[in-house]
Amino acid sequence: MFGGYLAGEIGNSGLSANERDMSADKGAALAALADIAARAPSVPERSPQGRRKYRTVWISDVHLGTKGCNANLLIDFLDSVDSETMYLVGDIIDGWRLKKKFYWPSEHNDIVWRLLKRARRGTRIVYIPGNHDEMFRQFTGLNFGGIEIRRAAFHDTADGRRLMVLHGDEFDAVMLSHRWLAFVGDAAYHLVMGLNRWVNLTRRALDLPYWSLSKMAKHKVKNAVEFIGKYEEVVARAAGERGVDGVVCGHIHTAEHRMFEHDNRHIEYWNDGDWVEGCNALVEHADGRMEILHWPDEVARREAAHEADQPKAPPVMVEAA
Ligand SMILES: [Mn+2]
Repeated sequence: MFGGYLAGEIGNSGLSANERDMSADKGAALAALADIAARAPSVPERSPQGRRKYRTVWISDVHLGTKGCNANLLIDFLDSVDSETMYLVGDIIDGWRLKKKFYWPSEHNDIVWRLLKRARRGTRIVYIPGNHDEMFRQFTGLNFGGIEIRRAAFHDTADGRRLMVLHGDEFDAVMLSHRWLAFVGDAAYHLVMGLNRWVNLTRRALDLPYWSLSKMAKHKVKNAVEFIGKYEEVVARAAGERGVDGVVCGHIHTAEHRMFEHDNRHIEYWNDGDWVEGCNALVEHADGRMEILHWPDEVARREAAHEADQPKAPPVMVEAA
């Protein structure tokens, strides 16, 4: 079982990813995936017929391996929607939490099973590990059962926009220091981006959990709205500096679409939300139009439509006056 593989794998975390034998890790991970693919899921898959078809789907912050993950809603989403390309934008599996407390119900296997099945049916799946599943970053460039692992990606929309796709924890250190950053500019920005890595490597060596931006935003920063707004600005600015038209990220568990300006160009910021609270997905239609779906609303709409389709009691005949 995949969670077991992870708990074991993360168990030897005294060593850095580089020090461990990557090919042995890859073999163990592939064996765990093959095991999941070979079993029937505990929640049977609905027929792929009649699924909504999108050009692209982005989801992130699923946090498999935690009680917070809304696995059944995600199973419903995966059984209702298909796409040519699917991006898994990080924090799909919560390795940090699995290491502390093992939690892996059968529905979490079912989700991995569905992703593997989807890749086999021909969906291009790109997995960009986040900070909670950073143990997969060591496999960047490899292909797992048809799922490509990347550190970041560029996505070209049907109408010709180029979007940078990344998880978004890359900006945590910038956010930590955003109060003084406003006064010192670019050099400090790049320095801090480099520091972030060392901060989290040190925290890991001390067995501290990864510093969580979303938790900080929710619990420690008085003005969370301002904090999230600033994060969106920082990410959009990085996209502007890369010369792309926009960015898709996750990480802060807040689905959003905003437009920014950078060097007199429009930069679009998209966040695909999470499957812990919001249960959101970002989708691209065939013409390049993009939309954030809030899946609980979609389920409610479907159920209301289903009710309307049910045969009603025959109308009472009223005699003509
Ligand atoms: Mn994250």
